[in-house]
Amino acid sequence: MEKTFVMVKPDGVKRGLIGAIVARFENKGFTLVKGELMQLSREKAEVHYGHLRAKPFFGELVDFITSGPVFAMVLEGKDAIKNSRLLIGATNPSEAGAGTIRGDFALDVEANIVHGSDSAENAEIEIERFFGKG
Ligand code: RTP
Repeated sequence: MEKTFVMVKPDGVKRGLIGAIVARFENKGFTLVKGELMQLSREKAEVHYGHLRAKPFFGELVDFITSGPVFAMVLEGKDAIKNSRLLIGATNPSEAGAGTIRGDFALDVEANIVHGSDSAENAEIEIERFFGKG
């Protein structure tokens, strides 16, 4: 069994979609191992999106992700990273298929409702970033 890090972004929390999103993962077969509503600091957000620092939308992205609480989760399941990314759908909701979370719940490339780790290495780093060691 593999673990991954997923978070409902501030747009999903504000729209009252935490339960619906957690249900999508549980329906697929994932187990919710940890879950916590938290407010990201700008510092943590800038580290989390460090790979996008050079992008023109970086400042706006940090403003967005710190605009309200996120619901951070650790999910466990078979091939959790690959399967959670499939369930989440393409980064741009306009390109995400029906049946995926972004395809069904979002319209905007930035406010795309959910984040999921994209590799085993990043999952480990992100779980520690949001929940600490151990
Ligand atoms: P995430 O990290 O949130 O799961 O998203 P991802 O891997 O699918 O996409 P990534 O390229 O890492 O982008 C991270 C987040 O940045 C926002 N974004 N905005 N304005 C834009 O063109 C743009 N492009 C990306 C999205 O919120 C994306 O999820």
